[in-house]
Amino acid sequence: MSLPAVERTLIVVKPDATAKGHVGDIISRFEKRGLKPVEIRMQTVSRARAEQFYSVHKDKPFFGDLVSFISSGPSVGVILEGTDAIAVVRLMIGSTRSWTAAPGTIRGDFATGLLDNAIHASDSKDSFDWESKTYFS
Ligand code: FUP
Repeated sequence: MSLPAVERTLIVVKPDATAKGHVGDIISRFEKRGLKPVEIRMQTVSRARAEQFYSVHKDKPFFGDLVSFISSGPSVGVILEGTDAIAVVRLMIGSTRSWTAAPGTIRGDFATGLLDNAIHASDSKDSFDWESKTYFS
């Protein structure tokens, strides 16, 4: 049996985890798992960029809070490359509602809330294409 394809995904260490000094620990988990960072950018995203980034959620009641939170301080975007990267990274970050995230997942170990859930990760090839273009443009 051949291995699943090598693919790319995007993670963003959110402002809560960046402020708490977890950037190195979080990127290190991916490297230990064999996922290679191929692009990294730290920035405080503008509201306009945040609205584009999260446009899939634009009709949700939490859209305004989401945009305010992601643009509230520095975040770190990393494009990771590896076997089955999108699914592997989603497993590693844990559930959106971080208080239910399993210990050992990034949210389970570093996150405290719903908006402040430490990390974003693309959930499909289409979201990776859109999100990486938006974060790195
Ligand atoms: P995830 O892909 O795990 O980050 O989760 P979603 O795409 O469902 O949600 C994106 C972000 O919206 C979450 F990180 C937190 C926020 N959110 C809320 O604030 N309220 C909700 O009910 C759902 C998500």
